[in-house]
Parts: sequence; structure tokens; C-alpha cells
Amino acid sequence: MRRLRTQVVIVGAGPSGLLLSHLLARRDIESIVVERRSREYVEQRVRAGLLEQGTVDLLREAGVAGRLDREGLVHEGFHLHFDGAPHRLPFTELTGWTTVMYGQQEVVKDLIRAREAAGGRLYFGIEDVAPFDLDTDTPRICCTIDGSAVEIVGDFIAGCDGFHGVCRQVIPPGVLTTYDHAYPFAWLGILAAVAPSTEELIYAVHERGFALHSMRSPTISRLYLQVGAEEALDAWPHERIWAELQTRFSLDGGKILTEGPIMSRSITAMRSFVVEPMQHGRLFLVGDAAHIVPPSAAKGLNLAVADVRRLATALTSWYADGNRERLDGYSRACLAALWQGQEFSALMTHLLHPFPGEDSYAAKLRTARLRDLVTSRATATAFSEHYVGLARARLLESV
Ligand code: RFL
Ligand code: PHB
Repeated sequence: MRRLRTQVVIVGAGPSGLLLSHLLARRDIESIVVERRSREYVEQRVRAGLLEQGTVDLLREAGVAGRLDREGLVHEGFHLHFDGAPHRLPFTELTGWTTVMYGQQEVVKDLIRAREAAGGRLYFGIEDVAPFDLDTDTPRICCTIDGSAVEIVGDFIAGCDGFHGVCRQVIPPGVLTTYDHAYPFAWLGILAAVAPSTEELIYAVHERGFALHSMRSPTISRLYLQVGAEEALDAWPHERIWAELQTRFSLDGGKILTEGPIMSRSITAMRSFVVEPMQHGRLFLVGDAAHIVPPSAAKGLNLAVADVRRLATALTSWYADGNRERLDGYSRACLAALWQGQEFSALMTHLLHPFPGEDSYAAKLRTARLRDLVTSRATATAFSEHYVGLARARLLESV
């Protein structure tokens, strides 16, 4: 069996794994990244698109924001429709922070290029990663690379392998406490080859269900519809999707969306999931491997980046002077930020969606909360601090 040695073995080349590898390399810490899928697949996988300012700042400090700064769309507020009327939430005026719309797959492409340029070791298409010896000083993974069995030994393993990854699964039974919550609806998302119909996002609360107008670039729109939890994509031909979107965004019966060819359709479950702790021995779980949030508040990627930042700093201080304090505190700090993100994601989910079977009383309360958000500066400011990620930045200074 071929044996490779590195400092940090990183499982998964999503945003978490790639960014961790990049940040570590800038601090002269070596890593090897192994990814189940092909490079083409991870570079095309459509997911998140809203980057909080803290996320953008980190990518800038890390020297990988050149294209993001040229192509990302900077936002200072969003529109909110409810009760048949439009409103606007000026989050930058309230917090000083902006958000940037830039596709997650573009972040992934930029990071892969940066790793390649720096001679980073990335292996794609590795389907049989098996981690071992987590509670020793030499944790390792076994896998097949180019047809031969390979063992990769490191000082640490970073499980950046997403919700369906292998790293969380190999933690012995009884170690993790799991929190899991499923919502009784899903999001049908489309990517359309058409210029966005508005410059800012529109969150539309409609009695037929929630809808979101977002974007990825000046020529690509991203739209979502609340649908039933068990809904099949086949039930949603392109014409039906556009018709339903037009209905939910319309304020006066007219059409406000420009329609265009739908490039992709998918259904995303609305689910929350957390495991505690996020570390076991020398294995650290990062991002979606440890936690997922419903997409309502666009927190998933930003929370993953917050984990990466914390782990990179902790590993840096361990390698600099053997200080374990930050590594030992990794899970506690990340979970504090995570539960804040869970809470805000749940709040936005409850605010925006009519729940199946919701009675008229509950619907009125929801509308009253929405009205408070657009009339009370204090409520709008508190909400905005979470929306742009400022609340997390403050919290992380204190843990
Ligand atoms: P990822 O992106 O899932 O990457 C994990 C990587 O690990 C690989 N892998 C393995 N590799 C080796 N061996 C194995 N056994 C492996 N098993 C898996 C996978 O192939 C993959 O490449 O996790 P990561 O890096 O932690 O990143 C997390 C984000 O991807 C996720 O949180 C966001 O996409 C969530 N999310 C959003 N987050 C935001 O912050 N803003 C948004 O606007 C936003 N919108 C979204 C979203 C997620 C969505 N979906 C589909 C879940 C919209 C949607 C529709
Ligand atoms: C997205 O563009 O995917 C997106 C934007 C804002 C959200 C959720 C998703 O609140």
C-alpha cells in the first residue's frame, strides 16, 4: 500500500475543504484534499449564492476574491412583499454591512484554481475514503487513487464532506448528540437564463406559499417556490413554475417577472440538523458535515466558512507553539455561532412560510410580525444584524 504523509487530511472539496486547505497553506501548513466527485461536478454544483460581508472579507484577506470583487453583485437591502404590498429592508443603512451575490460554484472554482496554482494536492473522484485511528496522534484515511490502495496519514483529519459524508459516520456510537428537525414543506429552485427582474432580492409572502427572487449574475436569475414536502419535480413543468412564480410575485394581478429558459430545477428539503460535539479525537467536523439549516436565511455556506476560519486559526496556533486550547475549544465556539444561525434560520422560515394547516389566527400573527419588521427600526436593525452576519461576528469575538 502506498503511504502519503501530510499535516491535515481534508475529506471533501466543497467550499469548506477547499477554503481550509487554502488558509492552511498560507500559514505553511500542508494538507491533502480527497473528494468523492469529479472536479467538473463540484465546479458546476449549483447551491448557495448569498455571501455575508464577513465571508467576503475572509476570501479577500485570503487573496481569492479577485473575480468575486469584479463579478459579485453587492446588495444593500431587499424587498419584502406581504399582505399585497411591497416594502424594503435597507440592511446596510441599518448595520453598515452589505451582502454579495456570487454563486457558490464560482467560489469553488476560484479556490480550486488557487490551490492548483500553489501546487496543492487535490485528488478528485475518490469514492472509497475510510478514516481510521481518530483517537491516536496519527489519524489516517485509506482510499484508492488511480487504481492503487493508498494510506494518507496526518496529524489531524478535517471532515469537510458535507451532510452525506463518511467522517461523521465513523465517530463511535454514543459520542454525538443529534438534533434533527424537518419542516412540512420544501423549496423548488430554478436557475433561469434571464436577467434578474429586480436589482435586489424579493421575498414574497403569498397565501399560496412563499417565493424568492434571487440572482447569480446580471444574466442569471435564481428563483424559489415553497412546495409540498413530498412534491415531485415531474409535477412542475416549466410553464407551471413560471405561472406560479408570476402569481406569487404579482401585487396587482400583473406580471413583474421576465421569463426565460430554465437551466436547472431542483427540490431542496427544509431541514435543520446538528451534531454535538463537532470533534472527536483528532477528527474535526466542518460545515455541512456537522450541521445544516433550511435555506431560508442563506446561512449554510456562511456558517461553514465561520467553522473553517475557526479551525484554521486553531490549527495555526497548535502548529506554532503546541497550544491546544483553541483546538479544544473549536466545537464550543462553532456551536455557539451555529445555534445562533439555526435560530435565525428558523425565525425566517416561520416568518415567510404559510405552514400547511396554519389557521387564520396564526396567519394574522405572522403578518403582524412582518409589519413590525418594516415599521420598527429596532426590529429591523436586530433582524439585519443577523441577516448580514454581523451578529455572528460579535458573538465569535466573545467565545
Ligand atoms: P458541501 O458543499 O456539501 O461539500 C462537501 C464535499 O464533500 C464531498 N464528499 C466526499 N468526499 C470524499 N469522500 C466522501 N465520502 C465524501 N462525501 C461527500 C462532496 O462531494 C462535496 O464536494 O459542504 P461544505 O463544503 O460544508 O459547504 C456547505 C454548503 O455547500 C452549504 O451549506 C450551502 O450550499 C447551503 N446553502 C446556502 N448557504 C448559504 O450560505 N447561502 C445560500 O444562499 C444557500 N443557498 C444552500 C442554498 C443549499 C442548497 N441546497 C441544495 C442544499 C440553496 C440550496 C438549494
Ligand atoms: C439564494 O440566492 O440561493 C438565496 C438567497 C437568499 C436567501 C436564500 C437563498 O435567503
